[in-house]
Amino acid sequence: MKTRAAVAFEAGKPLEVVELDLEGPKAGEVLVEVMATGICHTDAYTLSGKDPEGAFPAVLGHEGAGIVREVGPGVTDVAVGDHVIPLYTPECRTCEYCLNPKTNLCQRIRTTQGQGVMPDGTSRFSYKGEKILHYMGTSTFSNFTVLPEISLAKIRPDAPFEKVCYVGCGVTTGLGAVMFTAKAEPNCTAVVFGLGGIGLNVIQGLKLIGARQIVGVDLNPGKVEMAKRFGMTDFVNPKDHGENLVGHLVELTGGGADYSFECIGNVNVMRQALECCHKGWGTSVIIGVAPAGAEISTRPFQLVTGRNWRGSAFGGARGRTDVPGIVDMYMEGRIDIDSLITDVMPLEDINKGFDLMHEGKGVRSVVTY
Ligand code: NAD
Ligand code: AHE
Ligand code: ZN
Repeated sequence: MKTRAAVAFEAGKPLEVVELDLEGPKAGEVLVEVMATGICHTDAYTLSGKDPEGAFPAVLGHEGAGIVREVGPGVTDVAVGDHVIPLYTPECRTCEYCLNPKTNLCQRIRTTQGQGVMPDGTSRFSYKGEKILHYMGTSTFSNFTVLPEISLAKIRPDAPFEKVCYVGCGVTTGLGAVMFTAKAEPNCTAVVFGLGGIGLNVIQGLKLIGARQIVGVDLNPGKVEMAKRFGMTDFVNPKDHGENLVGHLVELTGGGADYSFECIGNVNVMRQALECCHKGWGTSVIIGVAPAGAEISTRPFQLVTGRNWRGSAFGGARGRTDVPGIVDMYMEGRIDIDSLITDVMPLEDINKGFDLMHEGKGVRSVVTY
């Protein structure tokens, strides 16, 4: 079949909307009509050429929602007509990782997914006879996409696609980092670095679990109003504190934060995030994705004296199990997604969504098909 898609032909170049050829689903695979997709900073990171796994030409996009249109042989867990959210962290429920409650990082198809191909090693996308790669196992910047069955969370049919697509990455990553990775307790203090599409959902999660202090840190004062609306109690602009940012945050939180979250992808900030944590017990969670070759550093004494450094992918969520519940939270009015979707555009304008992100305007752009 044919599908309209925004293709990343080369690193650092705008996406091009073209008509691709798409092969139907093979055994264990599913054809999904993508109804809406968010644009996450990770898409921009890969497009920039800084992602060691970024291979081109590819169909990027990993924050989608859609409808199952066809299932391949042997598919049992979803059916034609089901509403689904594609999962870049699949959940096979049988691999060593899925069977270990300490991780959500299902490894069943991780190798081929990172190579931009389906589990059988081939791509379903092509353009003028040339292979086009998949991305993160999802490729939601295509109107139709093929995914393994284990990479789909079935969601309720009354959830609006143009809102719950955001659950496919940003919402789950932010809420999950608080609830599943940090397991933050009521009455805790926290510092959130980066008040973008991820950081605001971390704040939303902290408010939900009853944090008593939520400090937001961002270079862009334009982010303050939204962050306050979501529960930020104090704002700190690093530009106002120079070399003393960490000292200021430790003082502001009465000796250091119980939890901090790095939602930027900057290794210098990751160090600050660890070092503003409370001696003896503070935990810092790295969410941001740093470029290839970047490394984190700190004095080991920071860890010897009881601070903890953690990382979180997809908020520690197990997609098929946890995503339907997060969609329910939205549908029941317990979390706000609508305010965070600040721009909606057709596929033809997808590059404008990337421009808005780079200009620091809005929070999340969503493409509707
Ligand atoms: P975004 O562009 O919406 O937000 C980034 C924010 O950081 C912006 O508000 C920006 O002003 C701020 N910022 C930039 N540099 C700063 C600095 N030095 N100090 C303070 N603030 C600064 O991006 P996003 O979509 O929220 O993604 C954030 C990061 O999270 C990216 O690195 C993305 O790749 C990563 N991410 C990780 C996961 C995961 O599972 N681990 C999931 C989604 C996104
Ligand atoms: N390919 C990148 C890694 C990017 C990365 O860390 N991705 C996160 C999700 S970001 C979503 O916006 C993730 O899930 N990581 C776990 C994994 O297995 O990729 C690189 O730098 O190599
Ligand atoms: Zn993402």
